[in-house]
Amino acid sequence: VIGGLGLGLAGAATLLSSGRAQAQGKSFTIALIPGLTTDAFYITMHRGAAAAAKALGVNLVFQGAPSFNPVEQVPVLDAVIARKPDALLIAPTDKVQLVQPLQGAVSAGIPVITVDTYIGSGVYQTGTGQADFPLSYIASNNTLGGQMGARALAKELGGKGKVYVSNIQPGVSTTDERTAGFIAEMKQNFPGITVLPTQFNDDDANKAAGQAQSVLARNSDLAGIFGANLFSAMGAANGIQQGGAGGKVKVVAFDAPQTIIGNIKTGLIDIAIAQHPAEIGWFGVAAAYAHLTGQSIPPAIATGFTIIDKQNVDDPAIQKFVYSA
Ligand code: T6T
Repeated sequence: VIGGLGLGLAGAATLLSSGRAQAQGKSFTIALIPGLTTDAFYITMHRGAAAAAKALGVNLVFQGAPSFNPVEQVPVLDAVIARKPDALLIAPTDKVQLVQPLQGAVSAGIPVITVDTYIGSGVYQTGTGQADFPLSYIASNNTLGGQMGARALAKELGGKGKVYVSNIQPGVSTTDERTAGFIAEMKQNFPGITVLPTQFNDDDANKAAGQAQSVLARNSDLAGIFGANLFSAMGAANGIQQGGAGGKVKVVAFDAPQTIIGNIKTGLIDIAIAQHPAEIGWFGVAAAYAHLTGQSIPPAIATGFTIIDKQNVDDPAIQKFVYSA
């Protein structure tokens, strides 16, 4: 009898909860706006987001601009707001210029979570300033990433030599933090390393390649480069190769697309700091869903890194951290 009663209760509970899901009757639409659409980092983030959306029965919209800048991203944002998704995940391409356009989403009743990059200071929900309204910031710890890059490059160079950072443009939260973390770590712990002025490439690998060649032409003793994101690193490595110093100038890359993995195998790039963009996408959708269904969510979620070098590049356990094409 007791067993029968137990089954009966369990059955009733199942009925009740499925009844509730039906009564809600709502399938949520979550929009994901990347920094740009044709970047393996964001393509991989989309893959993680799609996996979570499938698991949760959410409709996921992925819409973005062809290149990384606020001038192209803001019209995409406005178009997405007009579609009235239930929640918005976005990688803002500028800390300042996306604040007002994102307030537009909030005014339209759409909760905002930023992924990868942030607006304002990136510290949200504190009641301070004009840019703390996003519910959560889900990303790598980019200051730490820059410090890791400095340590890796200093180790490759035996603690001495001239290096520089190849970067997108000032105002991008992620690469600003990586560069600051890199420079601070070198200053504090590696007095034998000279950090030359940062080169800004507008997320254009060809520009980054040209800059690498010019820096090399001005400094024949250039010892290393920290490529602060995928296009900066790929471009810098190509420039070094074109300048005839492939393998001689050490390159530490942020991000891990197939090309960079190939360059590690040939020795053109020494180390890649792989972010976990699929994890960012997965937790982004999960956090938005939690919020939409009445749960509280943390104002920040930090995702991981994997360091890839010649020693582990063929290890099967590493392959899941190589970005999707
Ligand atoms: O490094 C990533 C991302 O974290 C950054 O904000 C912009 O560049 C990438 O998308 C790589 O291209």
